[in-house]
Amino acid sequence: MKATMKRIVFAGLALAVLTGSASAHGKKEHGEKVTSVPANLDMFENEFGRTGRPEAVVRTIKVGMSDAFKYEPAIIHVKVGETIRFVVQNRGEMLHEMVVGRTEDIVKHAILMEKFPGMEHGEPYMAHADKGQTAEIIWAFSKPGTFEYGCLIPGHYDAGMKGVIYADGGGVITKGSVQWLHGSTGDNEKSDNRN
Ligand SMILES: [Cu+2]
Repeated sequence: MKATMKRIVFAGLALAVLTGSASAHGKKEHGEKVTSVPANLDMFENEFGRTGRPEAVVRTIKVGMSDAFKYEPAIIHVKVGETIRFVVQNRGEMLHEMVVGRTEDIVKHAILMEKFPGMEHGEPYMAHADKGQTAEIIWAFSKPGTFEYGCLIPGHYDAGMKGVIYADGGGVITKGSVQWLHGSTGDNEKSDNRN
């Protein structure tokens, strides 16, 4: 008699344990998630942002380029997450361009252009404009940082044809890298400058 009682109690405990573990497992199954990325977006992404979609443009910034190897403006402020349309206007006689990037990328690229002056290049973060021409860059500043833009036509960058872009969003702004900007003007909050 005693042995039978023990067996019944044991069976009840075993059932409780099984039920408990079954419900715990049930919760866990919902952790999985399937993510899909639309194929037509984010075609190009790098350390300083990604290809901007025209419909995402929040601001148009006109950037003038002159034969004095200057950009107007030479300082641009953007917010992280903004997609900007740069309208690059050549106000001089020579070919000029605007190439956006980190300082190290720009410098590397400038050296390459010195070696191969006729080098064709086209990326979503660059635009060139001949005399009287206007070109466009649509770029999404998805990452914070201090970036540059420069003209990599041989000799132009070294002559001072460069500007700085502050993509604000908690990124580190290294003041030392923009010391050459003393005397530059042109805050671009008002998007349109007509010089
Ligand atoms: Cu130039």
